[in-house]
Amino acid sequence: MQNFYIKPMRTEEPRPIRLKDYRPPDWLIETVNLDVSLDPNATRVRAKLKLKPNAAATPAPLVLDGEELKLASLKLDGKPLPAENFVVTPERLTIAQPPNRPFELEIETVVDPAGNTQLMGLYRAGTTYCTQCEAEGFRRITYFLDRPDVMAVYTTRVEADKSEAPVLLANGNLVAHGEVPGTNRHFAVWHDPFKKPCYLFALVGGKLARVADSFTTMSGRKVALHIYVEPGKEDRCSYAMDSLKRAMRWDEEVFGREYDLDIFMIVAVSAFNMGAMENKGLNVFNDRYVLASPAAATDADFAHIEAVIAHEYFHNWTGNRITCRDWFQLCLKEGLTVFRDEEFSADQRSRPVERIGDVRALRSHQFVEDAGPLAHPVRPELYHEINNFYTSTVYDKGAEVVRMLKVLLGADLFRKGMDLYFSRHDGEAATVEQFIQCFADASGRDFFPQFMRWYSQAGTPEIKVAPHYDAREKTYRLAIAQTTPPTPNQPNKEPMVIPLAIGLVGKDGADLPLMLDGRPLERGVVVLTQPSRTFVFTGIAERPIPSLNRGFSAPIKLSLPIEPDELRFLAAHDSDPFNRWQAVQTLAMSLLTANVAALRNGAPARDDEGLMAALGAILADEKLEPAFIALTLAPPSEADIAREIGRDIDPDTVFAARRRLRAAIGERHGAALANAYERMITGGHYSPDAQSAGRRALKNVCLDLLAVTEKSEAIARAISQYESADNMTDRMAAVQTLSLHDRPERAAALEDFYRRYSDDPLIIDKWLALQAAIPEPATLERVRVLTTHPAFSMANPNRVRALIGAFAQGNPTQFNRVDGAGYDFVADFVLALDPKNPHGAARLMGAFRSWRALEAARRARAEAALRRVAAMPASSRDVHDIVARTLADS
Ligand code: 0A1
Ligand code: ZN
Repeated sequence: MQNFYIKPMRTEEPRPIRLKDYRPPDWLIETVNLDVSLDPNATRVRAKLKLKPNAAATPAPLVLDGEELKLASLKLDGKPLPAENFVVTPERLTIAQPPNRPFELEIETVVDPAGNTQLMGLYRAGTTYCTQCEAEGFRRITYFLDRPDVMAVYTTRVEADKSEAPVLLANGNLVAHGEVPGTNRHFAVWHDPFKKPCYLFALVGGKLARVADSFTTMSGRKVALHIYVEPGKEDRCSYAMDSLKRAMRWDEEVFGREYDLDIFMIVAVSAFNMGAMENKGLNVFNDRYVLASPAAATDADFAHIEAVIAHEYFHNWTGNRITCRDWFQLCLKEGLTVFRDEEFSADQRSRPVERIGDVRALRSHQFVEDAGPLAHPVRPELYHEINNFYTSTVYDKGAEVVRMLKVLLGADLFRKGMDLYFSRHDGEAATVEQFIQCFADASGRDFFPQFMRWYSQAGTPEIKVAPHYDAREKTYRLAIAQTTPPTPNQPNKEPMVIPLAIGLVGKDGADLPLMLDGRPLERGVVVLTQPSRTFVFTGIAERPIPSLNRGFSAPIKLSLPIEPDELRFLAAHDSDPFNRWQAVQTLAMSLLTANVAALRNGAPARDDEGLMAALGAILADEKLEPAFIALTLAPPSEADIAREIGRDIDPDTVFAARRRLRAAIGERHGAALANAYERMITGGHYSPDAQSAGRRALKNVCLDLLAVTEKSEAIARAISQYESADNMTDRMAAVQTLSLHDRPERAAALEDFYRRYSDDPLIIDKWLALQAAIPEPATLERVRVLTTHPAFSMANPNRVRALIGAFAQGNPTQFNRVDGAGYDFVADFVLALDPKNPHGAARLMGAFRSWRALEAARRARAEAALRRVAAMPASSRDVHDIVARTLADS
């Protein structure tokens, strides 16, 4: 079958969906029997639905969602439904007067997986049939009540040609399989006994190899673990399998959560819009988050695989057993599950190093989002296109909000609240209020309404602290005030609950005992609830140095008058490793912002010997973890610096100031860096464990800082590391360092890299991204040429992310070229991609989100590109929504 459906032009502004308009469904679906007969262009889907009126509502018309669907037949209680009794379009199936009782509807549709370039619904990734139904993809398979509060028990029969799809999978447990007599086809029947919303439905069919293992749960049940990959890639699954088993054990130990089916399956596919998907019992993964070997994956890849495998597995309880009532509650599953995967990684690796990494990511994605036109609350109140709300705010700030619950309550009460949530809402579609109510009930504390503002108010709270020490009274006062800046549609903000973990550090580096209101301060946390308040600590015998927001206990911007030598003291002595790192970042940031201003005014940049001394001390501190030292040696990113400056940004001077600091570190600490480089070389076999990875991280930061000086021995060291590397982390780090130096050796290394890895798409993604991120004017043309390279394909989201995503989101100087050519290139690419994959196109368009913070010339060019995309009448709802919000005056 051809896909004759042509998308209508967007003629009017679509109506937004609002949280306040939520109504329970008029109809419920109790069971779904699916019979899917796979065929590349004409897959036949028979769906038998047992419907019943929802007791809570009066009988009403039945309106089922569809998208690009073609109805083949329709029966009600086994009899064909006369044409006059229903209305069908590709987008909707309406039965105006259904019987006012339970009944069975049998819907037959025909879909075209091979023609499905959106990768939503049933599609083909290479030759593998697979599905993606979150958020609203199930309606592209059959007409349905496609909303998460309609939960049903699914039985799925999948049939296919035996040679085309020897493996047939769906959610739940396998209950039957066999041949279809007289044909070359076979079938499998899967039953999932747990009620679920349709966004968790999945099926897979293809020629796939299986890696099998098992896990015995805490109650002694043996669960089969299967990972399916393209044949030939079986030897790259062991880290994913090991991560899965560790995640299963951790969830039992830390949250008391046991797996519930007899089998847990992961399928790695080559074309996937996002990272992975938590379909019940059948997770579908972007193959980059499954496949790893020392020769093909970096330490960062291994860490991501561990985190994503855990994230999807943890969804089995936070998302699947308890799902979301509606899509506004997305953070209920995502924020909570990110919190859980972050805690898992912290327990598996180094807690401080993981925390610093998470906060760096939060600041460079979520804080940027929160400061621009796409800012939205963790729980939005309105959307045009839900696909555009899989954001850092929902995921990462959502996780921070859960973390604050734990900071406020302490570990035991937090666990009690989680236990209550699991027991009270198992099998339900819940809301954020219901989640928070569990913590209120478990602790007897009040979270309503003020804590809920973390869900309803967008923007990053700004906390100003004025400290005062009174030597005579031996008191230390912290006057703390909060404000939250206006964000789109939210001009005025109410005060938030801000839990600040704090320490007052004495001369010997030890924390002073904290007495507040005559009592020891519980868990070292002060809680600000008013717009401002002064906290008075008594019995403070000496002037301390304040260490505030330890461990980043609240996702805020902190401003505190503090002297550079006090920051250096904290960098050397703070008992909170996060704030040791933060102290160095703060020192570096103040130098960088001052130098950006100087360079823009044509004035000379300055150096900071104090910062250099602090870095030297960290580098020499043998008690510190190498991974921590590596993080501390890396100056704030260009995005961080731009965010700190906030307005009138010239990305070229930001780059220049940062490069200058890196070179200064390389010059000043050349000997120590070279020494650390040698010390960090690990002999023996590669292991992806956190400690070895930390040693490599430090070694490679040293390599890079030495090379910025352009000294020939430093470049030679990078070349030699490139050539002799026995693992991808070291090879990649070396070629990355070389890529920043326009020398003949760079071209040679890039060519060699391509030759070595040309048949491995996931490694070629690294090669594409590396070239797209080179901060020099020739990059745009190089990227343009690479779009025609045989290794590139617009149909594959990983290739698009690697090349275009790295250019738009990872190359601030070249995307923001002053001639506007970077903006035009990305806008043109988005327009070309949009008809095929609106989801991917909208994500790329997010690169424009900080355009208003640019200096005037770039701002005008960016706006012109945005207006050009906005003027396209045929653009998708996804792209239109992003562009309209990006341009809106808030
Ligand atoms: N729930 C997934 C994320 C996800 C969302 C939408 C998708 O559709 C393309 C795919 C995946 C997660 O949090 O991992
Ligand atoms: Zn998730």
